[in-house]
Amino acid sequence: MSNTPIAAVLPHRAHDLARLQTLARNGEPDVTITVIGKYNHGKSRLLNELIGQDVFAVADRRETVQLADTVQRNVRWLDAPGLDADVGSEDDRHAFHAAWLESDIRLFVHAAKEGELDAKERELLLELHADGARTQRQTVFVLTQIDQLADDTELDKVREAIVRQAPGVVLNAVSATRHRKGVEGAKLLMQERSGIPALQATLDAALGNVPQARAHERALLLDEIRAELNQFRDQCEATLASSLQTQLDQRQAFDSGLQAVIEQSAVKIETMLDSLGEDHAIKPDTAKDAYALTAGKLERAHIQIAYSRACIEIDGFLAGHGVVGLPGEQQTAARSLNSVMIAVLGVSVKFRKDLRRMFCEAAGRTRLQEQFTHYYELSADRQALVAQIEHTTEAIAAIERAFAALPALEPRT
Ligand SMILES: Nc1nc2c(ncn2[C@@H]2O[C@H](COP(=O)(O)OP(=O)(O)O)[C@@H](O)[C@H]2O)c(=O)[nH]1
Ligand SMILES: [Mg+2]
Repeated sequence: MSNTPIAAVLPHRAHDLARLQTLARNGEPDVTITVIGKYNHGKSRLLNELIGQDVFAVADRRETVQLADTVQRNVRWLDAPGLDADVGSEDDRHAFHAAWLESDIRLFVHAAKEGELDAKERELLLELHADGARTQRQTVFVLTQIDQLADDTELDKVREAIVRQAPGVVLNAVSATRHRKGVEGAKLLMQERSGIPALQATLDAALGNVPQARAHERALLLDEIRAELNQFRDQCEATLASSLQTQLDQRQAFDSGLQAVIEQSAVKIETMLDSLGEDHAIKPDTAKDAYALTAGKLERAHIQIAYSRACIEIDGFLAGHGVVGLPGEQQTAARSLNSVMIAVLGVSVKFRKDLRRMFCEAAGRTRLQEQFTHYYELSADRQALVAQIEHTTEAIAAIERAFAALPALEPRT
């Protein structure tokens, strides 16, 4: 369906989209009248009287379980099941479908002998009226089976009770049996008194309003959906812009901060190395030196301390930026080796030339900068930010696809 890209972005609009699909459907007739109400209140029989043919099944039991329709006088008449089926049942779904997705005019049917509306009927009627105020779809209240009441006083009592429940409601009182007798016996007065001709006149007027009501409903739904898409796109674009800015700001702070830490360490190491005289570290110890403090051992200790200090400073800086370990796929079984420091700098440094190469030469410092930045970008927070940016970018693409699907629902001009 062409509205799928829109439903993907605005799932809560599924019903409105389905309704728009109905409104966009080309073909004759383009008006649907449906009945809505409880079982056995005379819905099917009312439709038969209005059409003038016994098209729909009439019964004392639950007859209409599927939707049934017929086209007469350029109108699609839709018979729906009763509403007092178990909540959430198949019947209820059909009735819902008919009332909310298919119909332009709803005949709200209530049998006079039942007296006032029950809670479910009342709630539904108010919902239909509220929907009418929004979409201009019309609901016509039909009080059926009035021949079942003793007299007009009874009828007035029922009318008053219902108007109290739904102030302002206009009741069309009818009797299908009376109408049928009147037609079969060619008794005009009886036909008149059945209320069916008056209801037909009401329906004709309602039918006249349908084209304008449809245009209104279609424009309303499209405007609301377009506005929602626009708002959603604005939100996503603002989120994306701010995430990209955060990504850039964080990276700049990291780059300059790291550079400063490496440079400080380089200065300290250089100062330390310059203060050392002859290079003893390269002189291997002999067996007799095993327990003695040799110049070589002392020098290696100096170098190791300078190196450790640099490590601690860089490590502290990295931790402050969320770089707390190697990414999962790079980790080894030996947990102590899973540090970014070891991955970049190695386990230990014994010789002056190693330290000089790492910290005191530009190429060494560049390598450190690059390597640490690499691990910074792989850290959890940075990766989460990347994922969030991808997610928002995809959301914007989905919104664009939804916009592209809108014209299929718009009226052809
Ligand atoms: N006395 C009387 N019975 C009616 C009238 N309309 C329908 N009925 C009867 O009420 C029962 C249910 O009618 P039906 O149209 O099948 O009701 P639905 O379930 O709402 O479609 C049937 O036995 C009908 O003959 C009416 O105007 N007067
Ligand atoms: Mg029926």
